[in-house]
Amino acid sequence: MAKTQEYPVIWLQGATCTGCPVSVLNSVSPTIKNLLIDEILPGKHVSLKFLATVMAGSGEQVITAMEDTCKQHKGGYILVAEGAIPTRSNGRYCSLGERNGALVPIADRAAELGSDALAVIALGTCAAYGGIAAAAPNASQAVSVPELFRSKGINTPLINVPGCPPHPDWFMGTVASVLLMGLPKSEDVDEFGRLKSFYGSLIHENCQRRAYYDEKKFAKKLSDEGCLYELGCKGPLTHADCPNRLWNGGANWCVGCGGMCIGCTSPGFPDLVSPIYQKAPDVGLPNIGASK
Ligand code: FSX
Ligand code: SF4
Ligand code: SF4
Repeated sequence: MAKTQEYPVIWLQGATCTGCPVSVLNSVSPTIKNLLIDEILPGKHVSLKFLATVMAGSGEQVITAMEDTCKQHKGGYILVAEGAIPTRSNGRYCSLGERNGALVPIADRAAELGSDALAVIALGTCAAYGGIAAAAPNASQAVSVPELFRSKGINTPLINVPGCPPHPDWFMGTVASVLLMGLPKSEDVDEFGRLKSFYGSLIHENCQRRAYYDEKKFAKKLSDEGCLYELGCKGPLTHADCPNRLWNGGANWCVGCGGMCIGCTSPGFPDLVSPIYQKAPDVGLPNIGASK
């Protein structure tokens, strides 16, 4: 039988609410057990070496295991970077472990681990674009992972998987596609570094309330029938496949359960989509703004 190929993964957590791993751990198909214990694809196994949210170990031992993975698999491990990277005061507001008795800023960890990785997945809107952690007034001067890499001249291939949190399929699908077909080609990725297969369409294009929008039947409060645009829905500005994919194992999604799309996959979330419960400015798409 062919030998299983192991892909070591280091999952680094910067300034984050930890919603991203909670979302991924709730993956329905494949399950997180399939990902971590079984072969995610025939002959390919993801070997998660470090993720503070789920690992049993702690302290110096796990930091050493992480550093050893980086050394032993230089150029061959995948770095999952979650959360934004605080840079104020030399990054002292977010750190991981110690070196020579001093805290190691997450900015230094991300730069070191990012330089030697095969590929980096910036998971969640905070990692991909700064997100909530970098929202105004951004007291810790948090930056996204791609911004940190640009400032340090790190050119490791990076794929953004935004969402606050991201859908588990967007993460699992990205990992599986990298293992199956290698790094995405430029035509597979949009201008914001996201795979078009997940982020290629507007929420508004596929929303089940779209007919209401076209008929100008707008909800006046969240429990009303009708399109939620006047209440602040950011579906016309937001790219993701939530209306088709659905969340929680196909149970429902934001608009489907009477909430609205708050634009969580967008670069600039949350500042650019705020105030959340306020009608978005007219954006000049066909039919958008016609209700005035
Ligand atoms: Fe950010 Fe993810 Fe939102 Fe939270 O890790 S994308 S705040 S869901 O947890 O980083
Ligand atoms: Fe759906 Fe929002 Fe578009 Fe209305 S504005 S059709 S609720 S995505
Ligand atoms: Fe995020 Fe909008 Fe999808 Fe909800 S519908 S998960 S807010 S992109």
